Amino acid sequence: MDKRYLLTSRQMADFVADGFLRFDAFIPDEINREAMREIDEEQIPRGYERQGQPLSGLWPDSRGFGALFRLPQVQGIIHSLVGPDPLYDHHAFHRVSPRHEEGQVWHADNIIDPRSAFDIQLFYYPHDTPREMGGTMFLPGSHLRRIHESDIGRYQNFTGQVPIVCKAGTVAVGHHGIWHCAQPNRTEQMRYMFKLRLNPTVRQRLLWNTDDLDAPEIHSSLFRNHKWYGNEDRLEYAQRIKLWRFLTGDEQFDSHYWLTRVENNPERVAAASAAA
Ligand SMILES: O=C(O)CCC(=O)C(=O)O
Ligand SMILES: [Fe+2]
Repeated sequence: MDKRYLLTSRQMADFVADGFLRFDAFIPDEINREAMREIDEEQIPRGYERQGQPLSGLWPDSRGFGALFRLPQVQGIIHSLVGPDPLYDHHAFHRVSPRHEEGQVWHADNIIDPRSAFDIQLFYYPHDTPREMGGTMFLPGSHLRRIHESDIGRYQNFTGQVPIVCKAGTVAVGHHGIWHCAQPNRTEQMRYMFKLRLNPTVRQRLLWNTDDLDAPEIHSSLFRNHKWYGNEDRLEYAQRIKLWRFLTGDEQFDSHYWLTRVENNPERVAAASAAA
């Protein structure tokens, strides 16, 4: 894998803090057009028999989705997060009719899942998506709150929620725990969106371009306060440090002494009392 296409440590730290990354308008128009045609012509069927199969064998002749997942830039994103040879989990097309006033409720595509290992979900927007169409609303920093699917559906809006308003050819990639919801389509155009979930087959350790592993910005990213946490932001920082340890394999990693303090549980008997 050419290093140029891999994520940087700074980007990985943003992923750990926010639960998703976005890459704006980098898929070529030709692939965007083909992808929408493939959706219209139902050429990419939802095959449950493919679940757990390697992504690499999928859609070999497709000039839309197949070509998209063979782009080195997309491969670099995937490799950085879930490594080589990820498995296909499932995909979903969303063709939302014009003037469709309903959005989805807030949810994560997940049951309560306490693993450190994580799946990723790619969200692909093949045409311009103005706010009237959505795009998918994400809640930054929600991915480490382990919930069951639409348990959070009673919420309406959160401080800091981010709609993926974007140009054609944008991809967002999320941790499987990210809270999200589709928005209404208030335009006169059909809205297209495609989602693909992938599972790792290797330990997710240092799979990205680690040249900037010691960048000081990593600490500020890990301590990014998403305002909807209220007073619970410290709990999130601790969770993120644990995830960074998992990703780097550095079990001593800490930021601002946060976990070191909590893990300090001395067993050594003080010399004075031992003598007594
Ligand atoms: O259509 C969207 O923007 C989101 C759809 C969704 O939640 C999903 O595919 O998991
Ligand atoms: Fe979803």
